[in-house]
Amino acid sequence: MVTSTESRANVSELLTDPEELRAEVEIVVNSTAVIDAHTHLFPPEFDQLSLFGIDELLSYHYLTAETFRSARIAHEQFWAMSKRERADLVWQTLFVDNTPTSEAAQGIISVLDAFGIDTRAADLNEAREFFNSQSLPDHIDQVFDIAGVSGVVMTNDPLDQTEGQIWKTGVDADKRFQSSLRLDRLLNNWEDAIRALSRQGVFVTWDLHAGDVAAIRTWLDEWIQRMNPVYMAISLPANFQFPCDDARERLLREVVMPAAEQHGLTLTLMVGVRRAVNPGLREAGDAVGQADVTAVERLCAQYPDVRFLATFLSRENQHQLCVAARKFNNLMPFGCWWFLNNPSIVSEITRERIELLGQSFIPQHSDARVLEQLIYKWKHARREIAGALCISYEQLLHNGRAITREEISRDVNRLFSGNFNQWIGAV
Ligand code: FIX
Ligand code: ZN
Repeated sequence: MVTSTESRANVSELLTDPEELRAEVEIVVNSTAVIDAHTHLFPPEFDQLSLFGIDELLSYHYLTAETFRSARIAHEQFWAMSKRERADLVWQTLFVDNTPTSEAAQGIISVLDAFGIDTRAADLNEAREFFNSQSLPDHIDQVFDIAGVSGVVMTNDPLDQTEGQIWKTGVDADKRFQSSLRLDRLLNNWEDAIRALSRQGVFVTWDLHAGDVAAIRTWLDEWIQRMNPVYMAISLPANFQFPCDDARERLLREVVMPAAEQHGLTLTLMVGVRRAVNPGLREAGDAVGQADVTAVERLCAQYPDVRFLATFLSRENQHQLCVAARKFNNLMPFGCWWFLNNPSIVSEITRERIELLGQSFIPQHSDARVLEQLIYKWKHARREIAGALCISYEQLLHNGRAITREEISRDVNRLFSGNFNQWIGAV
């Protein structure tokens, strides 16, 4: 029974004016720290893998693809240029000869604006001077602060020779950079995996005999020990099926899922990528395909004790992913991945998720590859997440229930870090 005193106190805190409600949502969304569930960032301890600055920002493969649409240059000619020369061409093409209206180009503008750098400059002199003068540890602090990011999850590949060497030195990385163990090279091309495993002294055969399975599990346990990942992850093609009679499925069933169960590790599935559709674009050459969400449903059903994070690359898969998450409470949709990370689509997906899942989802990850991308990816995402929450809260008010600032804060904390921490077992 709510006493009159309690109800009076609640009444004074209730946000009954739509303008005031929207203002409070903006304040809470813009001031609540986020854990970035999937990035390709590395701290300075990973040497050349830790990317920052304007030449790296303009070398982002999203901008590479867009530059080829407006610059008259052959792939070979572009790749023969230095990174600095390519950055100059991208700037001239997308920011001087044309208006930077694409999301990836707008992102560069947001980053330069955050540091007070001329966004209409004819060249990159001022930007290069600024970024080259930064001390990376201080710069990381500043970028995390501006972006409102408390921590990021890296993408760590135990079969990558450069990265593997760094891990084997016993790297003691910045604790804001948590590791994830990426399984693409083990699971998505068995012939390549056999070669890569042999480089680490793990010799297996094409037929995947019992001894091979045991050797790969031992190898995986050693890397889980070394990396201490918050989850294991794999990107999967648009034609991914489960069950399926192939090496990937056997490795999933006989190695990865038992390891996830034993270590209590979440498995992150990123579904719907079609790799190297245009190899001449290199990292920019991947595309999207509509995938089969029922394959993920069957994984969730078969492994009810494993928690799954899932993101699909196709816009057409988003509604079905929400429905699948309503059926399986070990499935957590996350992020508006890659080609979906555009304001118009982030808004649509976030509204759909709120309507079908309440606050039981993770609205965004940045997929940042270059440090300063955190600034724009989270600025632009927060704008759309706040907009979707405002619409939902205003509908609630119209339907007869006002909310308080504390309730907005509770919801946003759950979306920005609570769901993730619960899913990786941090709470
Ligand atoms: O598989 C992935 O982690 C993808 O995010 C990348 O392959 C992709 O290049 C990317 O960075 C998209 O944002
Ligand atoms: Zn990624």
